[in-house]
Amino acid sequence: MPTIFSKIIDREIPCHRLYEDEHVLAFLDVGPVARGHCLVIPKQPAVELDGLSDDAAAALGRVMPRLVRALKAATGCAGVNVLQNNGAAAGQVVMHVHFHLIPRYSENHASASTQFGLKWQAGTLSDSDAADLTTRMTAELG
Ligand code: DGP
Repeated sequence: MPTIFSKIIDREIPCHRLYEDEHVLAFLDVGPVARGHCLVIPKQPAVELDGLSDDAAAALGRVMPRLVRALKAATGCAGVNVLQNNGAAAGQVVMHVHFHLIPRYSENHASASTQFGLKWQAGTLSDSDAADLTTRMTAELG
């Protein structure tokens, strides 16, 4: 099912294009949580990360460091969060894989920002749960 991002890729809807190649498009987020907030998307219309082909994933991975370097140089930000939501439960709104690149400045420092916060309370990893999860994950991964 086409999303707003497929329409952006197909130029049916305008955006501020930052980078484009055969597999990847980067553009400014229309609702930035910080100056320079941008989105990096595969052209493959996968909904979530686990639906991406290896080629599309590799193309994203290849260009990501370059985009982060450009973002740092262009904005002078002090840090960058890379955020990628999969599924409504994880806060995904547009159902086409996308990575948020969110610059951090002194005024939106991770520890103080009211616009974009990352806060979690670390739990503890028990030996039994670690063993169970490792067994399950390694079995899935082959
Ligand atoms: P998420 O919650 O992770 O699905 O984030 C979706 C992001 O997409 C959100 O930050 C706003 C952005 N967005 C939604 N529609 C448009 C659009 O039409 N143009 C642009 N440039 N960004 C959009």
